[in-house]
Amino acid sequence: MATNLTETFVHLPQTAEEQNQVLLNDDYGKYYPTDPRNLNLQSNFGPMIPEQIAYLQPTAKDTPVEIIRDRFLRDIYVFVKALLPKDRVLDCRRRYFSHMAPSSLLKDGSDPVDGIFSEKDTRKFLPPGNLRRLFGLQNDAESDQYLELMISAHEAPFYLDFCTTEELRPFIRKFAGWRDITMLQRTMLRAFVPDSELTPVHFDQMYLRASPPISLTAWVPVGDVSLEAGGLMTEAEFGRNAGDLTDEERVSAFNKNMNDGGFLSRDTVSYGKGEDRRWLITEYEAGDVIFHDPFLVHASCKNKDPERRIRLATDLRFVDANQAYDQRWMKVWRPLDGL
Ligand SMILES: O=C(O)CCC(=O)C(=O)O
Ligand SMILES: [Fe+2]
Repeated sequence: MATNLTETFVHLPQTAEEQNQVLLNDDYGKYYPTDPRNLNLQSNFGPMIPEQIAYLQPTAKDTPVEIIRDRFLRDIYVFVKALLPKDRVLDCRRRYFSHMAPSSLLKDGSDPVDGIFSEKDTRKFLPPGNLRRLFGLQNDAESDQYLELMISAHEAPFYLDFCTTEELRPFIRKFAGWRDITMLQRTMLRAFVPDSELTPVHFDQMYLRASPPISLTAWVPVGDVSLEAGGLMTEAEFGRNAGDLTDEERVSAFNKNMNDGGFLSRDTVSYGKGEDRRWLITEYEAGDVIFHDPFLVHASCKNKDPERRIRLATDLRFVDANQAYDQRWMKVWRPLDGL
């Protein structure tokens, strides 16, 4: 049985058409929008250190599959531009924020698709799990309603429909070489309001504990995410992933994660210290997707979007339907469901 994701990849012979593909609009290795010193990047404990910041490199969706795989083997992620139809992503964003509107998340009179924050106490809008237990508001009707609505969004028709977006599947089939793919039903849809807690440092396998580490995560931003809005940021020390953690770090990660919401650290600055460590950031446009290995260490910056837009994203995980995978993940996520 495969012991890591890339071992499950099947090499399919290239078609003549694929062999003749040329690289168009591919900025891999060239993306450098600005000196990180020009950006307002914030951690939970003050500014990020510009020297720790570099950029995630984009891949054009029609890049030959061999090149995409090489990049994935080296980087542990591939950041695919414009894979999904923009309209479909924005439709999900609009409907999510319409669904959430009764919780006072949005600025009065704003268009739901913009997702402009109401500027209420950010602690009302923490995701369920450890962060909410530690920092959430108690006995607050709006906060309780937020929780209820964000949980029910995971089963709302607009979201389930979004998860079936066709364009993801042929890409994964080609990239991984899997003949049949299954999306794990346990998915997460998360909104991060400006100035609230960031996504702590983690790797997804921590949440899929005791499962074979053979799922491919698709992190899908639901809407544009500006450079300062704290989209997914990944830890890169060439080829570094959680497989390289010390035994002590691994044990500690698993211990902390006996309940949902465990993580490696809330302190992205101190975690990023170390000679070769860098945090890779980028801006995202609706339709972009990052595919990553379950051992990729990642986090986010605080959302400092200049327009006060809420960052919305979903995590979808895929497996080869013809290999054994953990059936515990074939049910809809519920906070504190013990999984
Ligand atoms: O949307 C985010 O900030 C990241 C969420 C994430 O990485 C996860 O749920 O595994
Ligand atoms: Fe993650």
